[in-house]
Amino acid sequence: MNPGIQKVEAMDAGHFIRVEWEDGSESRYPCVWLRDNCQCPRCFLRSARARKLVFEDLDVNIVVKEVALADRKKISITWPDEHASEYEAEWLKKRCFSEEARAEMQEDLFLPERQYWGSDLQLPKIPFEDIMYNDESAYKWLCTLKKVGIVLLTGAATRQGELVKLGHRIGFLRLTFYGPTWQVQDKADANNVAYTTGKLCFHTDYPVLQHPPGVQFLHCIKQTAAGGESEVVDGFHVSSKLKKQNLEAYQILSSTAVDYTDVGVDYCDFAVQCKQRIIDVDSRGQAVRINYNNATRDTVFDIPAEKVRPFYAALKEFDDLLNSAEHKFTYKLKPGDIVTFDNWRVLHGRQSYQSGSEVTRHLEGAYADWDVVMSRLRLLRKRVLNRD
Ligand code: OGA
Ligand code: NM2
Ligand code: ZN
Ligand code: ZN
Repeated sequence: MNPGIQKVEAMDAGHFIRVEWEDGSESRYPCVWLRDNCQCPRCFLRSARARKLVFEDLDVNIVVKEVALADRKKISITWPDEHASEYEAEWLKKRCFSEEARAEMQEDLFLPERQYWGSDLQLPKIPFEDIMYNDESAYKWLCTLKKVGIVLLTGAATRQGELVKLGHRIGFLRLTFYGPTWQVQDKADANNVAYTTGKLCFHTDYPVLQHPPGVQFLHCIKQTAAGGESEVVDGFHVSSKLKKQNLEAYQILSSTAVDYTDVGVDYCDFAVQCKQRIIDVDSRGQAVRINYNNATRDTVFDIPAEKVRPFYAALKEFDDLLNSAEHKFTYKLKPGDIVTFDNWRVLHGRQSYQSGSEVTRHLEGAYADWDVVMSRLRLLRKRVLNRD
């Protein structure tokens, strides 16, 4: 169980509160933060679990007037204007400002753990029925999707509409210019290279959107006899390899803004333009999103001429690593399979197949945002593990 509080006192002329826990550890809380997060009905709207206190009313130099241990599970503070606040031990413990406590909370909220893979991938598989009707299976599905980046759902019906059901299971799908769901098949006057029988080299979908879809679903309704195999590669794993192998190439790809374009008609008419770094990194230099689709990379390229060839050389090195036998995993979708993957991390492709007068291969596709998927994961976790 969580420890109770042994002792509480003001420090630093009332700018900090120091809490001593029963297990001997201690936490320090800045008073401005405590005042800002007063949980009383005047400061906090319980029904929305949101702050009512307006920033204008917050004194950033506030100090405590009085602090007391109500019981071992609660502290109370009186502020200079006589406003009274109470904070529960468990609530405070979770919000401790120590580096370890913050790291633990962030892990709990965002599940940042990654399992890198290459050609040795053991493609995780779960029956579609299970994730639709069983919360534990659905939780397992989303945890694996987050950690590994790809999960195959098996045994779905071989008709359109299954992805709409999957969308309802998580919340809702992401609408794009290609429609709420979209049909990957050979089309006359294709408005996208995906809608041909041609080979698709490794790509992430839709880097032309400022916020590319986080998760992609591809449901195999019909599969061609020869060709049409799928390929996937772990973009974060390959990025880390590139960083070690050729730091300059990595720096070029993680700093150069590449122009993307997509113009046409589908769900409605569109003329989309965007600039994206092929390897998007966070403030610590860790890859957080791959934005790479060679088909929609614009002919317009907004960099000085002398930087162009070094950019191509860097991209060639990355592309070679993506395609190396060590890194890529090949498989063939069967009718009833739904591949679900992290479109910010996993690059996917397909081998070409024969065109003909009839449609021999048909996938239905859809997108979801990571916000929606992670939201469902947290709610399932709460229900499955019976906690909050
Ligand atoms: C796509 C795509 C893969 C396939 O439609 O973007 O990558 O197997 N399709 O057809
Ligand atoms: N489709 C498959 O970036 C892209 O053009 C991805 C999108 C047509 C919906 C392809
Ligand atoms: Zn209050
Ligand atoms: Zn694609």
